[in-house]
Amino acid sequence: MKHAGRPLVAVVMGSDSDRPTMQETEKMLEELGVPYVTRISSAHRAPRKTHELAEKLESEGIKVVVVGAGLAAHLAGAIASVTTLPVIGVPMAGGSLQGVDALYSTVQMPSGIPVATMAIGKHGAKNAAIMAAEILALSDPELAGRLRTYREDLERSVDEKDKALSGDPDGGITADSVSDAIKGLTGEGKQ
Ligand code: RP5
Repeated sequence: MKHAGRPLVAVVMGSDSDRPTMQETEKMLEELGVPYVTRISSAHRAPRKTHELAEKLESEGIKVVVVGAGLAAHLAGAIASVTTLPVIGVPMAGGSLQGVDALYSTVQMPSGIPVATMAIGKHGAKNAAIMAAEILALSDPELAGRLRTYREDLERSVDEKDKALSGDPDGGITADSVSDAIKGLTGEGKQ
């Protein structure tokens, strides 16, 4: 469910063709209860619109900007050049170079204007939402708690997959099982 309230994150993408990837960002922000707004602009096709949009972000209450773009992906850098808000870049997969072009274009910023660059494609888009939430959580203890719960659920899901695969209801590597294994090797606890 989209979180009500004044948007704290702006999700900006270069084209509607980026939306299927950037929906991973939107979904994750919703899961973490972070209000956001989504916009489309283009560093190359609409440079004036991009500049105006970037200029207004801070006064509109935005705290973090997530930017997805593909090919010669300059949108994140163009927005970062206008605002001092943290900008997280997501390089789109695809194109002739499978997203490596977008990765290099996003990550290789000259000193002075940083863009925090995520992985190519959907993994990066999802992580961008988590990174944005982590930044916001520095001054939001409730959000920090939701991030901790997310990590715990993630850890539990790995264990569940391991148990399902191994067919062993007690299987899976947990802190307890590692500690038991070490005790077995060292003989610790034996009389
Ligand atoms: C980039 O060009 C966009 O971010 C998109 O990834 C890519 C292709 O855009 P379309 O031709 O699909 O609009 O600016």
